[in-house]
Amino acid sequence: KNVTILGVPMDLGAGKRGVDMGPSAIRLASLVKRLQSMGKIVEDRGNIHVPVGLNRDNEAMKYREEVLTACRSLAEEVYKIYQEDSFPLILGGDHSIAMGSIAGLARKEPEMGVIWIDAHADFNSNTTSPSGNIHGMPLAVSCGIGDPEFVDIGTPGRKIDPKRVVVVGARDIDMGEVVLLRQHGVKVYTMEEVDLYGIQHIMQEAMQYLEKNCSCLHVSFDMDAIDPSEAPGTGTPVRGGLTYREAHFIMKYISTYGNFVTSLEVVEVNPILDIQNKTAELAVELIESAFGKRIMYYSDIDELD
Ligand code: DIR
Ligand code: MN
Ligand code: MN
Ligand code: MN
Repeated sequence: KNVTILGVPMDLGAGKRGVDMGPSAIRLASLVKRLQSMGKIVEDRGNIHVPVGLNRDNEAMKYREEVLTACRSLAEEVYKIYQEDSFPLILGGDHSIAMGSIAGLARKEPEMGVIWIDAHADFNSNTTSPSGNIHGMPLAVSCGIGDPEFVDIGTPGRKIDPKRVVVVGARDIDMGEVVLLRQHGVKVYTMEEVDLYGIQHIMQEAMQYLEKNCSCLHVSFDMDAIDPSEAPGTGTPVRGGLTYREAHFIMKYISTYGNFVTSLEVVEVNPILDIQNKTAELAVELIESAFGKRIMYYSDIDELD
């Protein structure tokens, strides 16, 4: 499958500014060139239009109108890429963009699953959110919980069955989120489970569960899932995250599921908070792993698939 890149330069869902430069930072880390040298056919479609944030006044959902508009256009663009039978690779931006990605994907694949790799669960509703930052809400919205206008992005109603969602790497979940996650039966592997069973066991269990219950899989990777020592360029860092190797293992393990995986988004790269674009560089490495990059493989000496 060909890969189509789409950037979403938005920071309005986050509490700190600057994550709107994420797509530039990731491109600067040679994303296209590196995927091409893996033998991939890549098209960079540029960025979608994101309105300037002028209306912060809604305290329960900051920049509500702007985020809604951006997510609606993203849903449309992602659906188009999917219709062309290409693999959408979406670059954030803050994590609120996932509402748009998932809305676009689910329009074609209503039984899709989502693996959400994140320090947070992003399962707040507009009434439970302690911050009013919309990037803490996209997974709940995609499961049909929260502001109805957001739930109805692209097509009316919820986009994914919460039973088709797995969260990996969480270590900072608000009380209201815990209630909602339990109520809706979302599978959550926190860092405590990573400590107890190891990332390999968890990924085996998670992917087996998703493959059994879903038609295809969207991978939503929040860079703050990784420990801040490796990924300092993100707005809401939380100690005790995934190691460098664990993060790569997750992506490589997902890549072994081949055509079951139909889309990927990497979000919350904030170059303003970063050290020498380290987090964007890591993001590109992880994208390579997600597309199956192996240490003992070069496309020049091995056949292309
Ligand atoms: C917190 C932080 N749960 C909130 N969420 C973040 O604001 O809702 N998500 N940082 O990525
Ligand atoms: Mn997130
Ligand atoms: Mn997060
Ligand atoms: Mn558990």
